Amino acid sequence: MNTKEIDRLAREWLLEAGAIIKQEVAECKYQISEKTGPSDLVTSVDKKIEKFFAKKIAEFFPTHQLVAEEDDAHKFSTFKGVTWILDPIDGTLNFVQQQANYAISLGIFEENHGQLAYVFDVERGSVYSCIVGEGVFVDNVKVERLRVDPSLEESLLIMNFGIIASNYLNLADAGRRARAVRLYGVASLEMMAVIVGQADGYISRSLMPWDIAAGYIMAKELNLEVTRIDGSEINVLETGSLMIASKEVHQTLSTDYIKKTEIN
Ligand code: 2AM
Ligand code: CA
Repeated sequence: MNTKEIDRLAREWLLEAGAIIKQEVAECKYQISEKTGPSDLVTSVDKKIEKFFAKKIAEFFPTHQLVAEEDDAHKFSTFKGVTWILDPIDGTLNFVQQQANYAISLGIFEENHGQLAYVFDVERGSVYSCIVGEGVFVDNVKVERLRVDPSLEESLLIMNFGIIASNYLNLADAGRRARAVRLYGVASLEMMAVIVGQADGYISRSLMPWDIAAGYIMAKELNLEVTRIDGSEINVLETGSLMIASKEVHQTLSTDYIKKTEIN
């Protein structure tokens, strides 16, 4: 696999896609529709961006497969050769309601090995990127995490609302023990907060391959813990929970909350 060439083109296409999104926002003519319910939305922009990448990948890398959210033709359940896993807009609800706090998320795998990852925060203009083996970068500056391995008491956690509201596995109690809890509503950027050390752990349920692919690759690159909530290994192509955290926070959440709840 020609990593440098893929990196060059992926960056070029991300910036182009970001410009298309901004243009759509400026013109304000895009359509919004519900998928499974009023909090699960898709817009014509999501579809346009997915088509844009599908066309580029088919033209430049005809043997590569694309796994993406908005078109059933782009859903594969096994890794084969090179696989691009794309969320054309992660945080669609934020895109619609806030026109901020959304991102394009892209992870590229060779067989089941993550090789390249990108999260583009379009409104802030920030590109998080990783070529495996070379580290993680934000706008081409290498990431040195803000806090390296804090205790839960010193940490900032991000959890989705369902977990907090139901105190799922007593994780809301863990949130009280932490310094604070935040909630952004966009899985890829919530993972990026942990990647750069603005947060120390992120826990969510029912995430799709395209929500987590890029963050998963970067977390592995930085030796962060990235597992399902029960501590098991993640197969990125399967839907499920996610717990990404620095080592001590992951351990404490697991032993003091999640495992205790399962036993009791
Ligand atoms: P999406 O915007 O691409 O749908 C919201 O908390 C986060 O969870 C977003 O990253 C959102 O991605 C993701 N998510 C995954 N499945 C979802 C669903 N069925 N409904 C709403 N958000 C979902
Ligand atoms: Ca999406």
